[in-house]
Amino acid sequence: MKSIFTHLRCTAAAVTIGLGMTIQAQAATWDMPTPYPDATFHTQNIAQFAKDIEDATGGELTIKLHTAGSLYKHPEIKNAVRGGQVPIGEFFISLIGNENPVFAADSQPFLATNYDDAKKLWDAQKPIVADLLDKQGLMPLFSVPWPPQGLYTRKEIKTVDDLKGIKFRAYNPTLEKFANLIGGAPTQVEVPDLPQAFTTGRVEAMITSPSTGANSKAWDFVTHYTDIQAWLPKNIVVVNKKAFRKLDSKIQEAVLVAAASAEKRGWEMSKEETAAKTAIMKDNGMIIVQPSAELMKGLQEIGKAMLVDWQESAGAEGEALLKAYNQ
Ligand code: PCA
Repeated sequence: MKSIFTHLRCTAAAVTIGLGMTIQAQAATWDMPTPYPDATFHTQNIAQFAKDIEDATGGELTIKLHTAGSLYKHPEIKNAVRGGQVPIGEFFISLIGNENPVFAADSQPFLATNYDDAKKLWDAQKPIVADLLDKQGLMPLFSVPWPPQGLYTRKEIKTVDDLKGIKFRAYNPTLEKFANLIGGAPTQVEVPDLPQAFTTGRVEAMITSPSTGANSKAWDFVTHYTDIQAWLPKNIVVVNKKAFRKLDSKIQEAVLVAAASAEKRGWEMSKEETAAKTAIMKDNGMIIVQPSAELMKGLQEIGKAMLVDWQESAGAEGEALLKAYNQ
């Protein structure tokens, strides 16, 4: 197994301090795997985060991005950071919803469907997520939501029945369950593999943001986008605690300051994406549909049943989360 040190390419810069004593200030490079392509606003936000750290530390800490699952595939990123193969990484929080339902709170259909509620949900979820990750030697740095999730299909969808039998692309266990409950057949596909999954017929429909729809040129393989605003799932950037502790305190501070700015900037970028990327899909010939009341009612009923199941499986932690959210 590769250790974290193989990823810390140290260039020793000799620094001379008083009395002619010499210490080694080591400039480090941190490899950072991320799951999504470069044009994704999350990736661009992380590139700015990396630049902020490099600027603030005068190059003493450089973060080298490995995007689109190029260093570690998305499902491996969390454990790569946990195991110390890399010191830092990004992943989709709800991807690990099977580890603990709290990680999947932001993907519960119709629980939080706008930015204000998503923020409230994150405030309620954050301390529990931080605690769970802490037990794995990880520390969250920041988390940013995707725009509200909509429905991409090859025909107009007026009711839940119209979705029966469709091969659905899923990106986490919650969406897999949702797709099953609406009568579809789900398959897990990562964003970089989306166009191929559609063109080869592995999948025929998906639920994702206008960001991912526009960036993967959804108009090449589907015709309709129905704006169901089902939930706002989040990405999270985590650091290996041991690696973080090894940093000089001034550098630790620079990382935390850059992380706080990245979270704030990321939420704003996300809000701007929604309209901008929906417009791009429209310009490329996609039919943008407002959902029928009947479709929404059907989907929301499934959401309600899923929330009851979620509460049962999430126990006391889930109860505390919902209580904080509903306050
Ligand atoms: N895009 C990512 C996660 C949610 C989103 O909007 C995806 O489709 O996998």
